[in-house]
Amino acid sequence: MPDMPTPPDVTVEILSGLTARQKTLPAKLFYDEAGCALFERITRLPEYYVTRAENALLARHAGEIAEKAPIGAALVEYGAADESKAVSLLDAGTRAFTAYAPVDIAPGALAAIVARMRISHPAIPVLPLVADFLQPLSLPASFSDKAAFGFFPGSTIGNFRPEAVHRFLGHVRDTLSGQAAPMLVVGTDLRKDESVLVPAYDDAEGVTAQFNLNILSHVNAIAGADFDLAGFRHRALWNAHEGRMEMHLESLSAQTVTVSGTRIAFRRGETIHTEDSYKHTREGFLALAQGAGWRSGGFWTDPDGLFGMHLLLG
Ligand code: AVJ
Repeated sequence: MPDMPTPPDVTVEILSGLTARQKTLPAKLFYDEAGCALFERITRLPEYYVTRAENALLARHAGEIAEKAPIGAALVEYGAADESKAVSLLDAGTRAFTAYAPVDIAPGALAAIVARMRISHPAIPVLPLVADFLQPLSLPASFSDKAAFGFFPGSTIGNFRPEAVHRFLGHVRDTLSGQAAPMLVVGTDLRKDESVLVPAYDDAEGVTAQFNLNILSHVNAIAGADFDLAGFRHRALWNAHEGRMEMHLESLSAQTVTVSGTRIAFRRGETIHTEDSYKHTREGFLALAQGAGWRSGGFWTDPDGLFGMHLLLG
């Protein structure tokens, strides 16, 4: 198992992002305890169709998807904040899956999954893997006799630039190449009109704004920084050229912030780019996957055609 990133590494990452010409912070820093709770609220907002669409897709197609898995496979879920989507597949394909391996960097989330699964699915062994899934990962020896069926739902892959998608899909192919040919199901939000996308990332209630600003509290806590949240405002914009939603935090005035002893100057109106959320077309995502050595084994959408799920074969 790869080492967990240690706090000094995160501080280095934060400082290198904040000293770049376009300031950035890594989107993974959204998810401290407050950030997870705010994201949970986002998933229930009227404007944020993403989670509802993916759940509608699974409600309708989980059976067909699970049927593609080899009998006896282990379900390996990347970025498993909770088990609800994996459970759709496990329940739809009970003959197929003999183990569930959630992979996440948050040990607390994994422990909670193990505890809930012990009650809801006592017959399925759960093997949590604490790992940063952006790094190469090896499955434990107890998986060597099983086929692995990878699952990466939630459009988390939407946070990755094309080069990072390429690298991630390459690692996953290596990780899941065992007895059987690797298989991976990936959920991706689909391209759609800006008039739907922008409100989904800038809701009327301001929950997404709080979620975005909360990254500054998290940085204050982990990197000894003194960001004043009232000195920044949330911006969400559609970057048509790159095919992605972007979130930024815009400095409301000229100000200086200290981060781990380093002074960082902001011009008024200057932004920190905090997130990319790519909206891949079906063909565009497939081309990326093919570039990383995968081919298509199936594609599903929700009834409104908002969200897509690709089965990739390695
Ligand atoms: C969890 C990465 C899928 O990009 O839609 C929600 C995160 N950011 N609102 C997304 C998010 C702003 C979300 N993902």
